[in-house]
Formats: sequence, structure tokens, C-alpha cells
Amino acid sequence: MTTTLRFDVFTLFPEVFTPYLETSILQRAQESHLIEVKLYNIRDWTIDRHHVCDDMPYGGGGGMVMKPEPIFAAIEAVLGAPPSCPVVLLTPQGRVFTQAVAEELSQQTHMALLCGRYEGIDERVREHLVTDQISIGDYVLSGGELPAMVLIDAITRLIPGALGDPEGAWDDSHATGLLEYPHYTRPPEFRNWRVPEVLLSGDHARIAKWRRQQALLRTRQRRPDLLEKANLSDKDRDFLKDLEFQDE
Ligand code: 9D3
Repeated sequence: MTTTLRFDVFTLFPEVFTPYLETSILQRAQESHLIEVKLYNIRDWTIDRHHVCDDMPYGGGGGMVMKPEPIFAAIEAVLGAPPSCPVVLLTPQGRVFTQAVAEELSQQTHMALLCGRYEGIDERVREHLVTDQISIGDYVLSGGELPAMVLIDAITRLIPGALGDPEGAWDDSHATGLLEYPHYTRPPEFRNWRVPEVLLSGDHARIAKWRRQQALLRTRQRRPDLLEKANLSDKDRDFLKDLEFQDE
């Protein structure tokens, strides 16, 4: 028996989560009670006639700001005051989400995900309700919904039993620190493009060596920053050293 990881999502657009949560791994993880995702519409906690969740910024300037009252009311109604679990705000101002942050959050049993919209959120929400702030990278999205889904997806994959293949999580490229080697499947020839001969050879040692070298090659070409932190053997280093001489 293992505990369920519960995500409470607070958003103005709960409906955008449902179709993705109903696909493959996330669906299975919910059915097997590895995770539970509850969606709450912040608008349900407005008390004015027009259910307004945003307002003009004090001090002027463009854009609208999310009002604090419905956010506090929603989160405190569901989680109590103060909440006993982390309250994660998805925001461009947060720390950048990485596999290491996913691993850290996968140790929790319960977290609230608060999705911002508009140009921003009243600062008192950050100061007095939010306990963690996360961005998924330096590009501008329209709100925190896609980032929240990214967190749920990445964290769920780390829960033992969430992937069909028990070695799946370990083999993920960012878990090994290198980009993955090229993958091929049938047919062996497609539009005159042949699958590399070594993969059809049945020589498992040669295949393993080729895959490792391909992973090193493409990591060096596309993500040299990853090579610095990667766990490299002496053979890996010799291979990379030889490539340097080929460049000259
Ligand atoms: C001009 C200032 N903008 C910040 C770059 C304002 C702004 C734009 C877009 C404020 C919020 C948003 C909506 N984005 C998110 O809520 C968001 C986000 C993102 O845009 N990129 C990466 N990660 C995230 S997490 C939440």
C-alpha cells in the first residue's frame, strides 16, 4: 500500500485540464490511486453579482491584476487556514522547473497549484498564501494552466508504478544526464532511408556502444551544457577527446 499524491488545482479555466488528465499515463495513475487531481474554479468563490476575479492595478499601468479575495477564499475553503501543504504559484517570476525540482516535489503527498492569469496577481497572495513559486522557462504564456499541467505530468512520472515499464523513469534522458540516442522501428527501409546496420546486427555489445556514442555526439552538438554535469566514464571521455581532434 502506497499513499496517493493529491494535487489541488486552483484556476479560472479548470476545463482545460480534463482532456489531458484523461490520457494514458495520467489517466492510469488516477485509476490506480497513485495521484488524485482536484480542479477548483476560483470564480466559484466570488461573491459579487458579476463574479469578477480581476481589477485595475493600483498606481496605474496596463493590464489587469487578479484580486486576492476569491483566491484566499478558494484555497482556505479547500485546504484550511493556513494550508498545511505547499501552495505553489505558477508564475514567470518563479524558480525554473527542472527534473531536480520535479524530484523534490514528488516527495510531497499533497500540494496546491495556483494558476495565475492576466498580467499578474495581487502581491498579498504571494506574501501570505503562496509557499513556492515556479516558472517552466523563459517564454511568455497566457497563464499558469499549461505550466501546472507540466508539473503534474513530470511529477507523476516519478511515482513508482506510474509508468508501465519499471525502468522507464530511470532511462529518461534527463535522468541519465545525456540526450537520448536515435530510435528506429520497422520498416528497415523507408523511402530509401535505411535503419543503421548496427541495429539490425543482433550484436548487443556493438549496439550498446553505438547508442552511447550517439548519445554523447548529440549531447555535445545540441546541449553541451549537459555534458558538464553528466556522469561520464573514462571510455566516454576518450570518445569525446577523439572528437575534438577530428574538429581540427
Ligand atoms: C510584461 C510582463 N509579463 C511577464 C513576462 C507579464 C505576464 C505575462 C504572462 C505575466 C503572466 C503571464 C502568464 N504566464 C504565467 O502565468 C506563467 C508562465 C509563463 O508565462 N512562462 C513560463 N512559466 C510560467 S508559469 C506561469
